[in-house]
Amino acid sequence: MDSKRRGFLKSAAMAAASSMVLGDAEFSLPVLGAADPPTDGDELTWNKAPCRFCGTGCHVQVGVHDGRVVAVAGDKAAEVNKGLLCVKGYHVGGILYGDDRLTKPLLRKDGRLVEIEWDEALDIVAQRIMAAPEKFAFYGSGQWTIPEGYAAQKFMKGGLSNNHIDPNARLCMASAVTGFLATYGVDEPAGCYDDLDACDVLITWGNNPAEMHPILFSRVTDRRSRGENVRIIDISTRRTRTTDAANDYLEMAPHGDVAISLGIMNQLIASDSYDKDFVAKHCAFRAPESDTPTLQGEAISEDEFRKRIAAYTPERVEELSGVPADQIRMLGKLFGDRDLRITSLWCMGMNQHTMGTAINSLVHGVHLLSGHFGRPGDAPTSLTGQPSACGTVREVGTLAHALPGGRVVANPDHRAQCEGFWNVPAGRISPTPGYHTVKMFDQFTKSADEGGDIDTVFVQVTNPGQTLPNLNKLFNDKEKLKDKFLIVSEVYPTATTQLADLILPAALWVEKNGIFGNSERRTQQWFKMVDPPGEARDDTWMTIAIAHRLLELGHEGMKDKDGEFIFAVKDEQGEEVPIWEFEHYYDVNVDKHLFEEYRQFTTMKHKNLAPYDEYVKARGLRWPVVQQDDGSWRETRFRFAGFDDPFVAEGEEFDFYHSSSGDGRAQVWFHDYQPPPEVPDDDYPMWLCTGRVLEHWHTGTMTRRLPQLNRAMPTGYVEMNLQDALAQNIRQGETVVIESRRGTTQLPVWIDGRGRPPRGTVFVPFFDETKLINNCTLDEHDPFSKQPDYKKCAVRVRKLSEASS
Ligand SMILES: Nc1nc2c(c(=O)[nH]1)N[C@H]1C(S)=C(S)[C@@H](COP(=O)(O)OP(=O)(O)OC[C@H]3O[C@@H](n4cnc5c(=O)[nH]c(N)nc54)[C@H](O)[C@@H]3O)O[C@H]1N2
Ligand SMILES: Nc1nc2c(c(=O)[nH]1)N[C@H]1C(S)=C(S)[C@@H](COP(=O)(O)OP(=O)(O)OC[C@H]3O[C@@H](n4cnc5c(=O)[nH]c(N)nc54)[C@H](O)[C@@H]3O)O[C@H]1N2
Ligand code: SF4
Ligand SMILES: [Mo]
Repeated sequence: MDSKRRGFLKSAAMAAASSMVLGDAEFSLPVLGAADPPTDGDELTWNKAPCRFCGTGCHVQVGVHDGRVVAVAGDKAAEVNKGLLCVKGYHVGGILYGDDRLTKPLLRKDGRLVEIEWDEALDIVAQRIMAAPEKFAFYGSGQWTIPEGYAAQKFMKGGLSNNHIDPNARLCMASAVTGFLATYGVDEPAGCYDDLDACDVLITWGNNPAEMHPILFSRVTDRRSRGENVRIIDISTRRTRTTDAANDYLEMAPHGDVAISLGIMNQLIASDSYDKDFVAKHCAFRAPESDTPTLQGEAISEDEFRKRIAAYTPERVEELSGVPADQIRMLGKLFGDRDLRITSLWCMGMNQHTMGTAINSLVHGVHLLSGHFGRPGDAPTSLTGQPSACGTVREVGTLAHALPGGRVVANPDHRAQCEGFWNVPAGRISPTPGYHTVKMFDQFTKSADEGGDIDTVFVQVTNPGQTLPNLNKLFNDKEKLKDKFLIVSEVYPTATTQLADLILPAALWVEKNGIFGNSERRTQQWFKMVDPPGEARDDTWMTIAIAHRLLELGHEGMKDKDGEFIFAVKDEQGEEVPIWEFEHYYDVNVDKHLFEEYRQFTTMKHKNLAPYDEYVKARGLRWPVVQQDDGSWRETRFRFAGFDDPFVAEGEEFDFYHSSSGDGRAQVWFHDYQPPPEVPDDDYPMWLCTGRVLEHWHTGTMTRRLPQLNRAMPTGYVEMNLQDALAQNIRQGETVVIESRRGTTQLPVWIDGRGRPPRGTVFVPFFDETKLINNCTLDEHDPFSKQPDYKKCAVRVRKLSEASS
């Protein structure tokens, strides 16, 4: 491996030890550079799996000995990471072995959690649902495997006729989805990671890939270390490790991204340097309707677009964003240069935004208008955070309004198609979208008298008690409402299990079969390698077992048109395998069965997937995957581009074949700048931004149980600017109180630490469950995506000694 690249990873991976030994096993492997494909020895069996953590989707090789995961190595055969891993990846095996894994179902009786048998647990869930199926909601995850999400989706929409299913990805990817739909009429990026190998300029729009997608980011820094010239421009509200690697740092005010993108388009038009040919052939212009704006918007002429964009001069953009006018001109010039290849990356800064749909559309628009689209290295690329936010949520459609294969519940034809695939009676799927996440928990934590019409929530693979915004409004009230019932499938005790009425112990990662879909449309499969501890079981199994219990109780929805169980799996003799009994769950490969059923949906929006067995052989394949004349399966790197996309007709340069204007064109949107929903004032004078750090995964439930990572980043903190700290006489490490209109929390101060916020702003990561920053955050959300804004609200910071009680 290139020694400089290794150096980068080393420094990025503050916590990496020189070898990794899991638990009390005796094996140790080199951590950095562990890239040679391991071979099975007498003692170790190796198998591939995607990393459990981020949407980058690196592959690891997992070494198993005596029924335990004892070693993890980077997978050299994987295109995404070529043998490299970040510090979380190298330690991923250890997440299975925290001391306090949940191993038995637990029921709350008189305030105490007592162990019960699975049989009783399933009965309780089934009885709760039978009593009021329409008051039941399923809260899932972008960390669900594809079969887990598909089973939950079918159970709810195809079984219970209930659309109250939504995932944590609502808090994460929803605005990216609406941005894609508004622009291309179909979700998910056109480009892929290969763009990072080909771009001349990389722009990060308020994301911090050096910490959040470290291996992906190292693809670019690696090119530099080989002497290639890649210019990195970091547009952000605070300095981060990504800024450290950037050539230019443009510091913007919160929401400044909207003004900046408008400013770039203004410059492209004003200097007449936009790509007239590309626009004339492949684009149309669009804006929100003036009365009731919809995601569809209305067509506007190019002249109208020019007129509106004229208002966003560099000087006006400077006022709105804080970025100097000459820097806006610099960006305009850059995009005006067709000889360069420009890739944009973004993530939560643009999605957790009350103008999330708008800013996603605008950045796509910058690329379309300038023609920086569809050549390797020229791409507007929205990154996903979770390992299967794309695969499970966006593709399987586990959202309250969606169905698999890009279908939506509100469309009668789509419902009929899905009912057909599921072989369920016509009319089974309800036409009314269910509650999105914020609404679901609002309804759950309101009493029935106040109209709270959700009384039971089943949570799988997510930790809403720590990650929902405005916890005092959306979660904590559950404690007072005795008739509400919270079921949580988990691997460890969490902030959510603290209020759970029933806890179901879950199998984790390679303790079960799985399939994830990463940020670049890559579908990745793995097999179960070790048994889960105690009575922990697969999430898919839980869903199927609950469905079967309902069938036994006589719920008609659990049968298809022919009277068969909706999850029936037959063996070769045509006998139904009792997969609802855990002893028989692995008699067949349920994942494969569900995947093959789901695969039928994927051709409807040109997101074709290959058969399961193709993924067994590969380190993931990027959809659309189509079969060639010789029978082999071919993946697609660049969508909509004639040279690579199998669905663009021979000889065509581009075709946006799901165009919302129905003419093969992508939409270039105009949106006016709007200010954030809450801004600092005399009472709450500081901006609060929240987010993440390299070492921890979200709520820290897994990474805080890894001593190496926990030692490297042991506590939550608030980043402060030195001048702000001096002005308030706050010292390094001192505990302060952060207060917003919604709640408070206490945190130690880190002045000009790893991230350096400008004056008047603070940043808090949300991994520490003892210091819940979501007591303070805002549940205000984008009107189309319903995704809340965790990136900006107004707070005050006070010394502990001065804070009034
Ligand atoms: N180590 C680690 N990696 C992870 C995760 C993890 O928990 N730990 N989680 C994964 C997941 S699910 C996700 S979603 C990603 C998140 O990945 P990122 O989005 O890269 O990270 P965050 O820390 O959430 O975002 C913080 C940044 O938001 C920016 N921001 C604030 N306000 C604005 C604004 O108005 N506009 C714009 N454009 N930017 C703004 C700030 O510049 C700030 O640095 O990370 C993934 N990767
Ligand atoms: N303040 C603030 N809040 C945020 C964000 C932010 O930027 N700022 N970002 C939002 C975003 S983008 C995201 S993606 C969410 C993430 O929010 P969450 O999904 O709530 O956070 P995680 O810690 O990933 O929760 C996953 C849980 O599943 C458990 N688990 C792991 N594997 C399994 C399994 O196989 N089965 C089961 N049943 N459980 C399992 C883990 O122990 C963990 O508790 O947070 C959101 N909240
Ligand atoms: S970059 Fe993401 S997928 Fe890759 S090893 Fe790190 S956490 Fe895992
Ligand atoms: Mo996320």
